Amino acid sequence: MQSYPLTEDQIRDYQENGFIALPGVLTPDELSELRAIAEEILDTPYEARVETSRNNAEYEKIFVQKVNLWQVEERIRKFSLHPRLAEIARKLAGAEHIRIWHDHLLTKKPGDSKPTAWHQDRPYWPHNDTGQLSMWIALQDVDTRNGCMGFVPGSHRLGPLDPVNLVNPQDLYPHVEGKTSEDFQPVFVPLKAGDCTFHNALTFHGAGANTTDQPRLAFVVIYMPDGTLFTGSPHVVTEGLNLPAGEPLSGDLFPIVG
Ligand SMILES: O=C(O)CCC(=O)C(=O)O
Repeated sequence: MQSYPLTEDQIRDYQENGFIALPGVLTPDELSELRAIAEEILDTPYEARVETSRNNAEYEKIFVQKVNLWQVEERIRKFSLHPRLAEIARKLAGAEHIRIWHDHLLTKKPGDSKPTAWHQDRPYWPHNDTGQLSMWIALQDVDTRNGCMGFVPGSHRLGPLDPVNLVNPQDLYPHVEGKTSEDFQPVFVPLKAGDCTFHNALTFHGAGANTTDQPRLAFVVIYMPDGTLFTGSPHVVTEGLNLPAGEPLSGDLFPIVG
């Protein structure tokens, strides 16, 4: 495997700001392959545990979400479990080993598109600990016109807040004691196709609406440090698995990838 040339400065930047943009994490061939699969998947029906946004028209204005594709699409598997990408995640997280929590394809369709409200990811997840991180790969060029991601630098140090309802979002900022939205300056991150961002699961992040006439396709893999414990709270990824609360998320459904 050819490693990505991640520098110590980039690792420090990620740890300081809670996010980082990394150019060219996919080769041109990988990008064309993943994009073609993603376009096909967009119109492929799956069971409800994969098609988590189906039958929720308001949610689908924010994005159409297909979760844990690596478990149902052989052609996606190699990207979700990709050792080069997982190695970047492990180094950024400073973890000895990391596992996949889940992947998802997030598509902002053109038309009546809504922004992704400012939120943290970690409050949605049944995990006891922090250190999770998401890799968000742009499958076409993105900027503020079609819903590139924005991040609030350093916000990961504020700790977990209440989860935000993405369809009826409440303002995240007043949840931080003594702060208003004036205190937070988000940074929007345009990317070229095949570039990615990584963000810490506590970093405040969001995206604008897609105002173009083309879909905005993003492929996201979420990693967690080995040893992350399952709290037992409900979540679509763990539903029906009968996992014991208080035990580490492990095994074939949450394999070590780096
Ligand atoms: O793609 C988006 O609009 C938001 C993605 C997001 O919130 C995430 O990957 O955690």
